[in-house]
Amino acid sequence: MSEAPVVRFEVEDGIGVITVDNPPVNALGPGVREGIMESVDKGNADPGVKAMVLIGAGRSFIAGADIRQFGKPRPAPTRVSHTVLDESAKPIVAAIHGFALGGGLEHALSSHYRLAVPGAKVGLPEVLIGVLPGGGGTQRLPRLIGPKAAMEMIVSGRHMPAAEAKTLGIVDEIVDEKDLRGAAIRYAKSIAAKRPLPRVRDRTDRLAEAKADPGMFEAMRKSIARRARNQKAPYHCIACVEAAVTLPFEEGLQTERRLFAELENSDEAKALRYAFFAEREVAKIPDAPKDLKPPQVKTAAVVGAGTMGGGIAMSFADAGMPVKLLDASKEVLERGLQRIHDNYAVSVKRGSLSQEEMDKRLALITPVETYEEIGDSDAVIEAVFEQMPVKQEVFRKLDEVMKPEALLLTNTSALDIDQIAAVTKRPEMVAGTHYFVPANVMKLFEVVNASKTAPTTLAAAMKLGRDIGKISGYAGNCDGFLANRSRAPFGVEQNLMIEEGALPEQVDKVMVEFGYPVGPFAVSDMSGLDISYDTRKRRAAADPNFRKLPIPDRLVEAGRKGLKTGAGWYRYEPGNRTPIPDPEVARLIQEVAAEQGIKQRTFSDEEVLHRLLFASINESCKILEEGKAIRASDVDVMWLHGFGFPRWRGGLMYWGDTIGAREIYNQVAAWHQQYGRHWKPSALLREVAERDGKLSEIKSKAFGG
Ligand code: T1G
Repeated sequence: MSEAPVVRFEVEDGIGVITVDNPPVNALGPGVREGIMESVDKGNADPGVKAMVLIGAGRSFIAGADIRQFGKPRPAPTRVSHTVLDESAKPIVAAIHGFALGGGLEHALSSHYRLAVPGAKVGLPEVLIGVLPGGGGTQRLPRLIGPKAAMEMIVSGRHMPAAEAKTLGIVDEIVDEKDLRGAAIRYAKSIAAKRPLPRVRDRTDRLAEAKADPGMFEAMRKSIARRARNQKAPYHCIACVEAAVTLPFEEGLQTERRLFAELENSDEAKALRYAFFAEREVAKIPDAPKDLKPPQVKTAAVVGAGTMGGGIAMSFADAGMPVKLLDASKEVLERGLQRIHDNYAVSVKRGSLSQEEMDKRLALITPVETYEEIGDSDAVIEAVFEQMPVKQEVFRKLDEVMKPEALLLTNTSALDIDQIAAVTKRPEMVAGTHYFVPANVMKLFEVVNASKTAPTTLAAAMKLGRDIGKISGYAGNCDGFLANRSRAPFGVEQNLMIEEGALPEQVDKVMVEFGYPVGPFAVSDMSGLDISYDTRKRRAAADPNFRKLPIPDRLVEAGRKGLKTGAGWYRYEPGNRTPIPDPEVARLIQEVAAEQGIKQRTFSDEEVLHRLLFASINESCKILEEGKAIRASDVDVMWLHGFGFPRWRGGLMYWGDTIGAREIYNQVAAWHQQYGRHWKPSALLREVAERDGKLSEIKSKAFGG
């Protein structure tokens, strides 16, 4: 942190300008609140100052409290900055650009007027890190925009665009992007003499809304019940807004302070803070040359118009990037385009997309039938059938037609990228960019570094993911890369426990209670058991040691392919997606176990949970050991954004720390004795266990750990 003051106070034309300058996002770190309060004092004491402006330096207004300070002891403040702003004798105008989030928006709400540039975003996203707006936001926002709209904003934590904030009344005026400071000073002069000052805390007119609809709080609680399961913060947010309606302002503030204190050091908040910083860390590749300037990808192409290819093309169009979709078969291309069209139409029907936006995105997708037509694209992603010879044939063609600086990327989910790159004369331009299903929805973008991938290509692929709104994570080239490889043992244990006597409904109950929206067997039924059946058949043909899974094989061979056939691990009533336990499956499981000579037994819920997650923790340690991952928190980001791991638990490795590396190692070692080599403990897990270290803090030695 630079020694320059984090808050500056300058007087310009009779207006006191308070500038917060605490890069990178002007968070309310040490000295910022104090600096703001001292500046307001100076302004009020200076007869030459008629009004004040609060503004952020650099790319943003204030992005909230400094999250790194949470959980740390701090002296009880003698004065509170948002009250000092509120009670200022002279008017204060908040001038917003970039982000006004959390404590940042609360300082703006405590000011008397708010201006914003068109590109600004405002919000109270505290619930996303397991807390609530603790700077008066839950008491002031309902007074300004009404309790319903305020509750929606606070419980969702969403970032609201300036135009919508203006419509709602959060922002008084939208001003020109290029001259925010000037516009704010002019505005401050125009209102300097106006009295009384419009203090948000004094407003009550919008609170009447709740009198007309007293059931709104209970209705909100009901509406979030499914997604806020096991979490406290969303409910405390609702309670605070309710207090704004039922209590005088100061008492409402006390309720807010009390409930905030309850949440700040909760396990939920700590885990969500961990996830916040892990999602920032995952973007960084430690040994990348500092002066690396990855080329900007402005145009893309996708080879293969199947389900994956179509979703990938949508991910580019959704980010406003023109994309060419290539498929040699006219029929497949048309079917692919129709699928894209239908996907967008569903979003329009749901109201999450306007018809105009749909048309704009479709216009960005150009179907082509020849390789020559994609040669000028900055990046091409291959998404054809998951077979090596097929992929190699595509890369031979790409090597012929693509411009020299183009990124040659493959969406393979497991194949060896070195073998794919080897058929080109430019393996340094080849990398993996592994999407998750559905590609236009899932945020995870696994970037696979092959042995000849150039650092620039790697950096450009990581940046490409971020530019299209994905979370890019690094993985080394190995079977299943980071995400699928770390998840595979979970899948194996899932099936082995069934052979040993557990039932799908027990395993699913355990994982739903753990926090997953749906259990793994119900998920398999949704994606279709025949997909993984075909993969198993292919892999068994290529590798005699490949572990067969007789029970799911038997289900598919009995025509039980999942939801689409009305039966899989569960049975389904026609037109109903609710999984119903089926005694026929229990009978089939016992039959196969008997044939295999496997003695069946009962399982405790805890054993089910530990078998699934310890297996993946052990494998993740092996991946880190081999240098195929940079840090353990990357594993967690991939599980949060690739496999729906419950966010309020932080991630797989972070959850492992709630058990402890030593207990996990001891259990893995015991299962190794009992079940054999697939439970062979990772040496790194053993090392961390011996020093009682934290799994979530592991950094791979290959990356300086
Ligand atoms: N505190 C500390 N560091 C922060 C920070 C924060 N609030 N926000 C960002 N950073 C760091 C981040 O770790 C990264 O660091 C760098 O800034 C750039 O961030 C009392 C209790 C503003 C939308 O929840 O959502 O106020 O990795 O990569 O993609 O009621 O950052 O470079 O070292 O994310 O352009 C409420 C959190 C706090 C907003 C910008 N505020 N931040 O996104 O950049 S609680 C938030 C964001 C609160 C009060 C309460 C995003 C962003 P590094 P970035 P970005």
